[in-house]
Amino acid sequence: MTPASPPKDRGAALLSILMIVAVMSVAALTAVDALGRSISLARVSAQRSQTLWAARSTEAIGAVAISRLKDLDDDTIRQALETAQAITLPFERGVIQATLADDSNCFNLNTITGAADDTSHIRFQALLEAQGLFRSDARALAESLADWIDTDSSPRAFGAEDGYYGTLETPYRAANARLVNLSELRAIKGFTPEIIETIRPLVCVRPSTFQSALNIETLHESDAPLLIALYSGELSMEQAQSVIRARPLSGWLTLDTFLADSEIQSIAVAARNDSMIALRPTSLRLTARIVSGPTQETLQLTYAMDEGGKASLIQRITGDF
Ligand SMILES: [Ca+2]
Repeated sequence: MTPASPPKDRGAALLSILMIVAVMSVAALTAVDALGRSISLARVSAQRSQTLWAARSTEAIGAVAISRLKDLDDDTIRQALETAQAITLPFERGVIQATLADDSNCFNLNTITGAADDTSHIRFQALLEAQGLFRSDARALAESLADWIDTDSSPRAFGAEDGYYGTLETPYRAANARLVNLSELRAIKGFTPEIIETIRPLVCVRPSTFQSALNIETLHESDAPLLIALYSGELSMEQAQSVIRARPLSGWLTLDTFLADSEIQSIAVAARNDSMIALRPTSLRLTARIVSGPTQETLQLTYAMDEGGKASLIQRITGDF
């Protein structure tokens, strides 16, 4: 028979058990806490995943919706795009709010390549002049942008390359590559915040040299500099605004009607670029806000439209834009 433990030993054993229970309780609490965090992370991860899948779905829905536009008449398309109402698409645990807009009427700054045969920077200079800049300033800006994008490091007469940027208080080098976004302009000589804000409504930055043809059915008077740029400065501001105002209530209906306008007829044939005008959107922008629980994603998709109305996704921007 085992002799009973003295009271002192029993007290020590009880204390040990209490210590073990206390340690186990702390461990259990820590485990529960970690489990809670894991569940919380998993929930956020699931919501994030839902948002990403919803973004992918938005791309697919956008492509289908845009491809169906070709079956609509011009008036219906114009009205649909001008009202630009947001469409709400619910999905499990979230909602997508999408808006479709005509994105044809903007000057893609990445059409400026700086190559020997590039005339795009001349058009950009015309756009800047039409926005009220002095010719010398407009030329300096256009040439600085061409230098920033072209691959060489030889500055143009009014441009800027590493030789200029290297002497700044915080020196840096020219990108010698296409622009990534509009805010990159701030790094380029002469592009003050005021100038960037002035041109912002008229320009865009595409990942390629794709330039959408101007949709003359949706041009507003404030878009006159785009028409001036298209015709290499051969139109004055008044002439360009007059052409835009001359649009019949029912629309131009045919390109020939537009080209027969006396102001357009006055432009030298060599300065004409008639293939870059259209009666329908040649580029569309789908903006979507996707909300799933506390997560939110903004998405901007740009589609190029070919003459047959087929849409191709040319740009995808997420987050702030
Ligand atoms: Ca360069």
